[in-house]
Amino acid sequence: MSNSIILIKMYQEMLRIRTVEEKIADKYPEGEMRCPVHLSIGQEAIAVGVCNTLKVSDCVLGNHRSHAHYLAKGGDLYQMLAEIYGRIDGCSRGRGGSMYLVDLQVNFLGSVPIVASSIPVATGVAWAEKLKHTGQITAVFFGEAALEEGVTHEALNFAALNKLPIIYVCENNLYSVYTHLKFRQPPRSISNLVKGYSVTVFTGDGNDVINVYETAKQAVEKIEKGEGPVFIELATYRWREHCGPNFDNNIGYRTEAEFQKWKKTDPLKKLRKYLLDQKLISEPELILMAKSLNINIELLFQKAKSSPKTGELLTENNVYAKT
Ligand SMILES: Cc1ncc(C[n+]2csc(CCOP(=O)(O)OP(=O)(O)O)c2C)c(N)n1
Repeated sequence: MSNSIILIKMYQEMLRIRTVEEKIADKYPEGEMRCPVHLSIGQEAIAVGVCNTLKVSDCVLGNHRSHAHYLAKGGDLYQMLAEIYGRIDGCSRGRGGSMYLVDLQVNFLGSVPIVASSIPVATGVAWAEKLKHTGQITAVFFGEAALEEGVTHEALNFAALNKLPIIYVCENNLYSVYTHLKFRQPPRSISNLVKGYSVTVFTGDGNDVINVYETAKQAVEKIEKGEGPVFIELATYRWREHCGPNFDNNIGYRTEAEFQKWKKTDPLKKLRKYLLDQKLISEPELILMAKSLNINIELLFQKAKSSPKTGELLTENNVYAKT
């Protein structure tokens, strides 16, 4: 794929994710989405940059904030929306909600709300692929708070020891709910800590999709040479509240000024400017792209909202151990 095609593709994917999540935020107060939603608005470049270096056969796992990971890997949008609306057509049959995304057609193996819990699972997947000699790579996305969980350290140790084909993607957005990193971890870099496990570490600008893509490409090349796991720490910032549709810069744990500073590094604006400056796309083409995405996404929201709800019977049918 030529450079300009991949850049336009990545822009379109980031815009699609942003449009979907802004619509979730707009419609959430209607009270029809009966699950918590963790939006990744502002962080889209990480999911899109990494997933564009992977093949469909490669596996991806996410966390509680995984709409972007799921969509960037090619997960079905209608099934994601139906899941959030609690409908039978949802990717988890409407029984999980926003944090339980899965699409096995594209090897998005799952997202899980317990912090760091998908890291050992992804490590196990990578181990299985290595034992089977499939050549497949696994990538797992998580926030920097995952470094405060024991399983992450066990997994990194195991992956290094066994030279597993896995990319650990750490989205460092500085906050775990309302608490800044400096109140949760000692003053040393996460990257230096991980280097101590003999894992290759790359760092990058998580709001620059070209930087993310190039960094992830280097990781894939290393893994393909059999050099073992790569940990990528990417700096970014979540724009909305930890969980829910609102902005929360007024409640005191972070400042409006800090948010505005990060907003200037909006990954979409950055790539949009680059595409226009390089004359890879024109303003009218960008407007058309946004309009057609908006129409298609709106139709899928309406379809999901009017599809059958998950009933009690279905819940009963999927209980494996009954008294
Ligand atoms: C083991 C565990 N502890 C606490 C929580 C509650 N919790 C949910 S999300 C979250 C913050 C996680 O921050 P981070 O992993 O950095 O991701 P971010 O939300 O910033 O994307 C916490 C503490 C949880 N889900 N699991």
